[in-house]
Amino acid sequence: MIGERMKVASLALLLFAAPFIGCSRTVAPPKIVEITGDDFMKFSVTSFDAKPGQSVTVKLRNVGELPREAVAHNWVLLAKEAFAPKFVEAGTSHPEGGYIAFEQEFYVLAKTKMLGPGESDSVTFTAPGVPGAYDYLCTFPEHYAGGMKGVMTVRP
Ligand SMILES: [Cu+2]
Repeated sequence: MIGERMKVASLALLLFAAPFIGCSRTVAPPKIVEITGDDFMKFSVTSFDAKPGQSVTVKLRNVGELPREAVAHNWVLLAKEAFAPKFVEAGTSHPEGGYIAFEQEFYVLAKTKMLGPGESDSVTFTAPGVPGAYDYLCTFPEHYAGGMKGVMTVRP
């Protein structure tokens, strides 16, 4: 009987204390970044900041009018270890994978769908805990070379 009460009491204490245990710094509130892509192979946002561990939602909209066979866009966030030009090059022969090569998938931290004109998609992810610059880009052929890229900077 007493044991049961102790169990309930310690559970209540744990629930109360849980948010404070191991949490010397507070996690930043969720962030929403709205980005558009156009027929000129440009993102409307080419840099933004995030806090380590912050929940980030990127909403991408293709505001262009050209048919998706000619111009489509996605938003792909890469790990720090990735080398963007090589990543993009490897993907050009993989339209079935959104122009992302299967063997390069592990570099992808977050991505949206490939979008035709007027389409939108969003992706929510947790910003990496390691501060630094993280490249993002569109994998549609020639778009990275045309300047469709940006940087998410993680700073504490
Ligand atoms: Cu694009």
